[in-house]
Amino acid sequence: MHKIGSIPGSAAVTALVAALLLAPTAQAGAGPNCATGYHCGWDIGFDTGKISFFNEDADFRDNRFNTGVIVDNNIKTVSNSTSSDYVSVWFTGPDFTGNWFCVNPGSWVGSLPDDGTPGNGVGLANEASSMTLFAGGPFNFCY
Ligand SMILES: [Ca+2]
Ligand SMILES: [Ca+2]
Repeated sequence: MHKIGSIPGSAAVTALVAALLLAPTAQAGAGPNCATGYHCGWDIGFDTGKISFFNEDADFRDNRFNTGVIVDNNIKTVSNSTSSDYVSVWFTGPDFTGNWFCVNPGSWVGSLPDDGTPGNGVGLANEASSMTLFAGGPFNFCY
């Protein structure tokens, strides 16, 4: 590795920017307990009530976990196993409205903020009502 300081002036900055732009950023990831290509959510932990999404879903009120329980306002754990660079973005309202959080490729979260009341729009656990995908991850502001 050469030191950036050894390259005179703006050429160093230009070289650094070029290197960053060329560096591969797409990170397909295997999130825990979620099949490749899918974005998964659970009712409790990784053990109870699982649902897997391959694409976005605008309204969880007609989705059920494998236990039969309605998914809307009931997700506490999520895992992202995208086969590409898609970040999963989970919204507290249907049609991608309200507050949101995002999960990077290969990442997961099981400790979302929770005020203890599902579906009241406060906190993020037991609030998700829709989910979409955003390419170009990972992002440093996502789980
Ligand atoms: Ca909600
Ligand atoms: Ca709540």
